Amino acid sequence: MKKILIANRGEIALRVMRTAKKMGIKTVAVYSEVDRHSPHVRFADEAILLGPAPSNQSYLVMEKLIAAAKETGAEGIHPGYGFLSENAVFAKMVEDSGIRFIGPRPHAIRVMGSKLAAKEAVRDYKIPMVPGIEEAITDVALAKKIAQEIGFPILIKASAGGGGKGMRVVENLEELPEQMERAISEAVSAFGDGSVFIEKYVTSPRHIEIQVLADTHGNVVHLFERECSVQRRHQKVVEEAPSVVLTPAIREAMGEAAVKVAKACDYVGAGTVEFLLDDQKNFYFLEMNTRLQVEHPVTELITGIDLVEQQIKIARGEKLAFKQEDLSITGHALELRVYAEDPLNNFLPSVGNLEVYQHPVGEGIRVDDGFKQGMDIPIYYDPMISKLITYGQTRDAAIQRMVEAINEYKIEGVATTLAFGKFVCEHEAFVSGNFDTHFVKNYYSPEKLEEYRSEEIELAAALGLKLYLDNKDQLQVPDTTVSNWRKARI
Ligand code: MV4
Repeated sequence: MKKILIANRGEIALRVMRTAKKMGIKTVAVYSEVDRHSPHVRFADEAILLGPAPSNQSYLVMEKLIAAAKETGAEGIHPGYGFLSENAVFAKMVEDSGIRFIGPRPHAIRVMGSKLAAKEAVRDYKIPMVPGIEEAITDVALAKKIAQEIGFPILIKASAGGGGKGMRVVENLEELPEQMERAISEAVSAFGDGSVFIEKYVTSPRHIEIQVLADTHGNVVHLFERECSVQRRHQKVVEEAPSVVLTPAIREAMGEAAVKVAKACDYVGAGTVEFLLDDQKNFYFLEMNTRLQVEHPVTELITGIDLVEQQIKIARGEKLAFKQEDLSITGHALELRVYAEDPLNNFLPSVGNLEVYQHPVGEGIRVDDGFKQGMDIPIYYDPMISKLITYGQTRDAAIQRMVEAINEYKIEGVATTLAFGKFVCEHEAFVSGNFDTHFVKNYYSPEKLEEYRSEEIELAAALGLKLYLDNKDQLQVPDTTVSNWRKARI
């Protein structure tokens, strides 16, 4: 592959192009009318206009993307994340056009896109799963019977759902009929597929996912875990690797389970197997994400492996150059997603002009972004401005670096989640590692953030005063009342 097209925008398009350039591969950007002057367009060797800003007229139009690849002679298409990255129809269309899809085969995308199909695919592999059923259910009487066997609370999930969409917690038998009816009608309208199933509700889980890499020769390895428990309404806030709670034994068991999940669907490329970890440290397979994830950099930092480079090599048909025993974890990495949203106003998107934009630089700091100072943040896409990633020998060092990096990040013109990120990183529950997926709900409110910020200001003022008092004897205050000329005369 001498040239690839990146079917995406923003930070991830740039991220993929950087590795392509490093590998001597030419890059083709695609863009919508509002993204004409975006860094991903400037960075690429060539760029093709797709159409108007709305995604369904630009980044989601399969025919236009394939035509752009043909026109430029691109031999591969990297889908990034979001948009068409987990669309089996697109992966198939790319393959059928004689272009390499830099990702898994359509079969794996299709199987993992359906939770029930995924459960069925892994059935013979002894993967731990939450107690529940493996078929779609419509009969309320049967649902009641199953719920009583499993025990309340239960969770009704849409098979076609993902990222928390189409889930309903049911606390008791009385609520069940109504909740089930709602879950089904929601699933029909949101996904065009009313299949729902029942699981035991794990009340305070941690979200732990395992990165896998699989080549086309049957080799599969895992690159350890990322913990993504700090999230707000299924939008991840802080991700880290490794997780504070995993013991080497649990890590190994989860890694082995993830490799089996990948094998169960003939996976090829980079993928992520999602698990829940309960308070007894039992883990359960939830679903597999068949794309490069937003939070992949933390894995790159602790393993030293460029995941995009691996994706491209795998797509070229190369064998993995390392075995499981060659891989190890060094240090600790954190990622904070910086959004153009107002944490003091219910995280309302705050689009506008990036009047001031200066990101931190330094050892142990990586910023993956797709904007420059002076640019507008368009309303049409995800409001993520950047990913601030820090690395240290220990978790405490990585947290310390994160807090310092947030302090050095200068963004004006739009509200951002930077202060919220700092609140999280300095919170006792986060620092101690004693948290679960309810972190934000349990500990965050706009009032708490205001209180935290005013405490910070007071602390800074007190520190300034102390420095002054401690050093005032040595401080030389120039005497401005008498000029040196006058003194010289005296
Ligand atoms: C669960 C669960 C509790 N019990 N399944 C949410 C996203 C989707 N991938 C699965 N999710 C959950 N499934 C059972 N049986 C709790 C969640 C969940 C969650 C999972 C990971 C990270 C954040 C979450 C927030 C709320 C609920």
